[in-house]
This record gives sequence, C-alpha cells and structure tokens, in this order.
Amino acid sequence: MPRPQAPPATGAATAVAHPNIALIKYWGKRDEELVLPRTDSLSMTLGIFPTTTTVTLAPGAGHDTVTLNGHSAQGEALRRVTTFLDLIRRQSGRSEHAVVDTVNTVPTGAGLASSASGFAALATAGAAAYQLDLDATHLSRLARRGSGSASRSVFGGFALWHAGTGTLTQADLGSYAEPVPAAAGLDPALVIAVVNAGAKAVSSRAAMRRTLDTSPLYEAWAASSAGDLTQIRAALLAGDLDTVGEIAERNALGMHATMLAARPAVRYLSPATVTVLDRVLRLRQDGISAHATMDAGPNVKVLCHAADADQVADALRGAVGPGAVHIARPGPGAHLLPAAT
Ligand code: 2P0
Repeated sequence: MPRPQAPPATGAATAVAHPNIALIKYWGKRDEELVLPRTDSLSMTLGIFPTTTTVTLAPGAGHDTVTLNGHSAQGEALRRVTTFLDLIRRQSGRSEHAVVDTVNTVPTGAGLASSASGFAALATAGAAAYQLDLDATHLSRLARRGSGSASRSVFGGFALWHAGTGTLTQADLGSYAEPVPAAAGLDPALVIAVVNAGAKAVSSRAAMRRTLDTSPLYEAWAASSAGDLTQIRAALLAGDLDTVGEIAERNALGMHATMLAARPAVRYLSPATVTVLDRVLRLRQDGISAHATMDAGPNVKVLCHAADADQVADALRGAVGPGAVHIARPGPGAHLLPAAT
C-alpha cells in the first residue's frame, strides 16, 4: 500500500480525513483493548465533513494538550486521544508529548459520528509527527485502535475492514482496512437525513457490548453478515447499485434487530426514522433506486445514484424539515497536507 505522503522532518504534521458510512456494519468486538471486531465490515468514505488535525511535538511539555474546534478537550475525549498518542509513542520509541489541534466540519449536532474521521486524521498526522513511517495498511491498523470505524476512513471510496483471524496477536496483525474495487460506472451518493441531532442515550461502544453479551439474535446476524459481504462485493464489481443498496439495507436492519433483542433493548430508531424509511420505500415504488442504512442513532443515510440524489434529498426533506439533509459522494482517504512554509 502506498504511504499517504513522506513524513515531515519537523515534528509537526497536518492530516485530513473524512467520515465513512458502513454498508456492511461493524457491530460487536472480539477484543475491546485491541479493538478487534467480530465481523468484517464494508463502507463508503464520504466526500463531505472533513476533519483536519495537526499534531505538533512539544519536547519538554509534561502532558498532551488537545484542542477540539477551538475548545480544550477534557475528560473522556482527552483520555482517548492521549491513550492513542501513547500507542504511537510506544511504536515510535519516542517520548515527547504533543499538542493536538482538531477542526471537525461536521455541522454541530449533525448526528454523524466524528470518531472515524477524527482517529483516521489523528493516526495519519500523529504517525508523521512522530516519524513513524507507516504504509496505508499499517496506518489503518493504527487508526483502528482509536475507533474501529476509523480503520476504514484511511481509504477513500469503498473500504473493507478485515476482522482478523487466529490468535489475538494474529488477529491484531490481520485486522485492517483495504480499498474495495467497484465498477467504473458506479456513481453512488449517500443522502443523509438528520432526523435528530441530539446526543445518543447509549454510546455505540456500550450498545455493541450489551448486544454481544445478551442478544439471542447476535450470532445469526453475524453469520448472515458474512454472506452479505460476499454478495455486496460482487454487486459493487458488477456496478449493480440496486443490489448493493438492497444488501446494505437488510444488513443495517438486521443489526438493529440484534439491538432490539438485547436485554435491556437498545433502540436508536425513532418515529421520524420510520417516517423516512417509508419515504425511501415510496421512492422505490416510484422507480428510484434508494436504500436506507442507519447507525447508532436515529438518522438515515440513503444510498442512490448520484443523478437521483437531488430528487431523493427533496423527498427526504419533506420528512425531516429543511436544512437537515446532506448529499455526499465518495471521498478521498486520509492524507497529509503539505507543511506550511
Ligand atoms: C459501523 N458503527 O460499522 C458501525 C455501525 C455504528 C453502527 O462503527 O467502539 O465509533 O470506537 O470501535 O467505530 C460506531 O462505532 O466504535 C460504528 P468503537 P465506533 O460504522
């Protein structure tokens, strides 16, 4: 795999990464410490809402300093970043603390997770700042440790994150994302309908743990997800967006079914979610290829042909109110920005 760019020699680096939306979901960890998933997953990296992160080494500083959208990070957010920097320090054999400055362009309360783009950007900038010369595969493995889905945002377009197999050590080595080929004619868009911008009641980390521990439906979904993955790869290669959408929708609904069967149940879907799902069904009845996927929240992402995206967005706007619908095309993988001169 190519390197995102040659690492700089200055101890400072800036990287950009974009969010991704899974078409085959990651839901459930085999190992929490190593962030090893139970199943393979497959996503599309978006061309909107980049996160830009600068990591600057601070020799002599007694701790890391983290700024998120101009505000000093505290508590759990700070702990996750410093733990991640500790990993980079161990791998690079260096001990300096760092100053991390992150700007996230997901509109406040858009209901889209920023941990994927956030940790992909942090891994890319952090590795460069600490002179850790990693190719994209190893960057993906590193980003995974910050947040599982971040492993996929290292790559643009469609990406497959391997769960890894064998012993924990073997799985750690084998769990990374890689690009997935798609037919040249495939021109997808994801229309994002934000039905509720509020914070979620249960974190996805806690929800996936509870699902794995208590849901009698979990193993059945995990097994069926393997078949979904094989079929969606074939559909991507064949340029069959309708089949891609069909598989993505059933995989997401199956994931939510596992949560609904957890004890106690985890229910992210709201009445407005179901209203949007009805609109998507109506679009299909009108002959438009549109299929829905939902993550750890009530918002709906609708996969369609780019040529239909405006029409799909109009239809969804009617269900969620103006200003809450975004259109995303496939975007680039995480990359370093040239050093400022
Ligand atoms: C996904 N989600 O595949 C799934 C579908 C949410 C639903 O990845 O615990 O923030 O940091 O590894 O990556 C959200 O989980 O979780 C997620 P951690 P992450 O996109």
